[in-house]
Amino acid sequence: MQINVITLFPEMFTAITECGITSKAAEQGLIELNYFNPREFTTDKHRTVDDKPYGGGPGMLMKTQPLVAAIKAARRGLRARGTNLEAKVAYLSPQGRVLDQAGVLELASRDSMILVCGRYQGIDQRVIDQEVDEEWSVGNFVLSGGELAAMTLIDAVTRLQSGAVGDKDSVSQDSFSNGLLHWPEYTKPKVFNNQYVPSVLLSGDHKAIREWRLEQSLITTRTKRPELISKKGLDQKKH
Ligand code: 4G0
Repeated sequence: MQINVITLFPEMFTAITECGITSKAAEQGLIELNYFNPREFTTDKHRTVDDKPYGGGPGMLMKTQPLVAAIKAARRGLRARGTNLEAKVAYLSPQGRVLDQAGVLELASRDSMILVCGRYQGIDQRVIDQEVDEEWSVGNFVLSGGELAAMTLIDAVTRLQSGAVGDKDSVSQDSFSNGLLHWPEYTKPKVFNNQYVPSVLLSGDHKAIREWRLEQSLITTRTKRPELISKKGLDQKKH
């Protein structure tokens, strides 16, 4: 998957390109990241990337011209490479569709995307109307920029690229892949501060372990995130 990021801070993305599973995936070519920095598309001496909002008020917006030039360059780059011409431009913002594992699955199946990271108070509405195809949010809170939201999205879609996660069962057994939370896990020692590992996990009875884990998943989900159960319709007996 080719991921093109519009950002004033490409250095931030070393957090995913230099650490862990996402860095391995980048090395293996499962994801390819390209950056388009609006600052490189400025035309004034001071390389200005922010601008005042019409109507006044606190805060700044991203300057329109360098931002649009960067988005267009990303689109051109895609065309030149003959890759997916239909790469959607996705804007990370608190107003977007809230990302969940189903959304991650949708995004992970694409072969390219363009992610726009806003800074300050965001971007001019006309740039959204003209250049942005979809808006995504990683949760109902505000960040200082879209970069951490973009990295969150990239990390989540990367783990779904085939070969990115060592054991493919660990992806299919993730929380949310069946709409439920994960069961509790235990490792050594068998007794930790007087608490024992549940005996079924030491029994070697694989069917019993499977049943126990499903039951624990249901209990954990009902206790911590009951709304996930109603979403799945497991709370209603079907006749
Ligand atoms: C657009 C995404 C972008 C508008 C980006 C801020 C949170 C998320 C930004 C704003 C972001 C998220 C109106 C403050 C950059 N913060 N929840 N910050 N406003 O995905």
